[in-house]
Amino acid sequence: MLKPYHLAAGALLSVLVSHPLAAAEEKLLNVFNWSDYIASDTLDRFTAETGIKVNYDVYDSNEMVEAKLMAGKSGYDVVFPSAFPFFARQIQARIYQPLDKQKLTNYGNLEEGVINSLNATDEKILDFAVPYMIAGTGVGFNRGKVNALAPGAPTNSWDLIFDPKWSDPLKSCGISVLDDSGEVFAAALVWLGKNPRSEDPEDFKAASAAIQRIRPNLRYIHSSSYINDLANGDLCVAHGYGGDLVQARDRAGEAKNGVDISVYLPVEGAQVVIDVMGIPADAPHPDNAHIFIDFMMRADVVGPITDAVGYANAIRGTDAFVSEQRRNDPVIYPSPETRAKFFTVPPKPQAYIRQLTREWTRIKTDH
Ligand code: N2P
Repeated sequence: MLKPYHLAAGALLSVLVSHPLAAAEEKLLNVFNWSDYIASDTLDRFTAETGIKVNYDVYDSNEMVEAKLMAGKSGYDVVFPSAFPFFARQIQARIYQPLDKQKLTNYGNLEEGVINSLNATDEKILDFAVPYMIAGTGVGFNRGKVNALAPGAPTNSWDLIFDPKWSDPLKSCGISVLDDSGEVFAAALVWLGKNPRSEDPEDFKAASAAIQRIRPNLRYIHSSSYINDLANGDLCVAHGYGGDLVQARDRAGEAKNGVDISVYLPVEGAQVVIDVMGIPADAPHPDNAHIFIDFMMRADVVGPITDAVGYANAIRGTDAFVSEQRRNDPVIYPSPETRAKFFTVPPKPQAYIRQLTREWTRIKTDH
């Protein structure tokens, strides 16, 4: 049997071998993630297993992460941007460090389909990121209020938001859209029957006009408030990220407040995004970041997160950790027909982004 000093010597030796020169990192990790995008016990489990404490901040838009990382010295070790178009264009700005795959022992757990989607473009996303969750964008609505104010409204379509025939009468009970210009323009384009990836100036004008037409009907433009507002009955139609809408439906159900929220991915097509985990180039704790990303590739870690937040994950074998109710939810695991209509939006040229940002600011402030 080994005596205690043998153990100590062995541990010391392994530290020296794995870090011949560098001092071991302090046991700290700074994470910046989307709000409502993790289970309540995930971080405690990570700390209990690794001894690494986590500072955890949240955001609700890709632009916030981009602004922080572009400014530099954000202090963050792991961030969760959407692969397209954000992460793909951020790689070109060299704000991430390549991943050391040797340190990612659970890499084989990644779903092949997700890997293929990320590999389908030239940006080499997988050199810098590991996929986390997959989110379709859709609509959540208050069934009682919509039935009362807009009887016969097509509760499977973008019409509910963009067609004034339905949007005008629903104005009084509150409509919101995401503060996400790419999402709103893509939804308007697909509602108009156009290609949501279009950069044609005429299509852009038409989408902008469609959004401006219903702008007076919007109670607000925000990317996370709608969860509680829908659940409390303070909002009756929300354009939102699929899992967040599922959480609104859950919260209304738990509150037993008579609010009945339904969620759908519109028949015309819904944008789907893969959110990824990446390590900023100037991260203070890159080793801990790798340990965290590796932890987040385990089925027993990510399955319960899917259960908690209502988003499908990118890891194989999580079914055993996801409730049947979640597994049968077509918002989280959509039918082949819905998936066939999914679209992604690739990175756009700078000139287009500038025009979009300008137009979006005008739409937001002009009401
Ligand atoms: C989590 C929202 C994540 C989906 N609240 C947007 N990428």
